[in-house]
Amino acid sequence: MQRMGLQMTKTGFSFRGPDEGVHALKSWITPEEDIFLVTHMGFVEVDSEHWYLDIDGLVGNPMRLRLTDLQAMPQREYMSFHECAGSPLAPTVAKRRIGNVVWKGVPLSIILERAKIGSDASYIWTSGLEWGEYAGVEETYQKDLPIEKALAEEVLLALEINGRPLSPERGGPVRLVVPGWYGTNSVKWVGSITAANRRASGAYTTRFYNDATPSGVKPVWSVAPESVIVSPSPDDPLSADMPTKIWGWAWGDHQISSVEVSLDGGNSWQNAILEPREDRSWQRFELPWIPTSGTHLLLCRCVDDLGQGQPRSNARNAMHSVRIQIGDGAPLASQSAR
Ligand SMILES: Nc1nc2c(c(=O)[nH]1)N[C@H]1C(S)=C(S)[C@@H](COP(=O)(O)O)O[C@H]1N2
Ligand SMILES: [Mo]
Repeated sequence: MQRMGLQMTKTGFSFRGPDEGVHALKSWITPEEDIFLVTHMGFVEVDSEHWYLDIDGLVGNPMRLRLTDLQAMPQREYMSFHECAGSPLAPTVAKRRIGNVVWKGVPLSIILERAKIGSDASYIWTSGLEWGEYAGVEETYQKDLPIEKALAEEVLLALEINGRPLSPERGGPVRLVVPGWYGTNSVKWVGSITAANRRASGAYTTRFYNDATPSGVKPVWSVAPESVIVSPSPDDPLSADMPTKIWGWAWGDHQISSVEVSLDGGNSWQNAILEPREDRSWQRFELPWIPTSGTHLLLCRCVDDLGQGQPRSNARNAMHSVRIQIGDGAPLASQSAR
């Protein structure tokens, strides 16, 4: 399975993200260095001349595309939040690995059309080029999408992020991006696309990223509504009676229709001002605040167009909170010693 011109660097699971967590995410478009990085089995480096993508399975016209073929095809840009679902070994822990970026690439639908996808195809499987071990399983990184999502206009074989070619760590030269769905579905270093009539049977679509719910197993696909307080952070020098604002981001596969903020640990809630989204971007919310001295537990929660909200705890989209301590007059020096 090893390909020419391909090597793995830094094998094993790896995560990188900003030290200050969500409080670092102050800009509308997240700069590349502040976007989290995740890989299960290691990073891949593959040189452009040797890179290719095979399209096979239930298609009338199986194809092998080189990088130059993809570069010559029609491309589009799409703005989207990008969120990791968190550890598949702890699916109810909120990790808040999030950013907002502009992807550019070839719509997957164009490639599936050229490959003459069969009417019997109901799932599209995609695999990364790497191999290795994660949580005791040795496998390639294979994911699947139901055909309706695979054909949606926003699903791209991306060549660029924020106007720059994808770096090897980001999944370059080409990765799948599935806007609106959790990051796990956006296969990096994509090497093959297979049309099939059933879900993929590998570990990453069965054992991992498949939530157990009372009504059966639910794949980790569409992103549930979520919101975070970017500012203030516990370290901000706030003073009693000095007007400030509480602001942050809200996002989900479906547009967010309202955000509420609590200043008292969830006893009472106030409506924040909320901006609309572009494509599947995150949405800014804001609430003016004149803090009083003492300790304040700030929380936010949102609701989407379908009326779905956020649980208080025990979910990957559980409500975010920030504890703020404000002294009389001057900010407390002990604030950073949490
Ligand atoms: N080939 C491959 N693709 C992958 C992964 C992986 O381990 N291998 N991890 C997935 C997960 S869980 C996430 S959250 C995103 C992370 O993308 P990023 O590192 O560009 O932020 O890539 C996804 N695509
Ligand atoms: Mo992830």
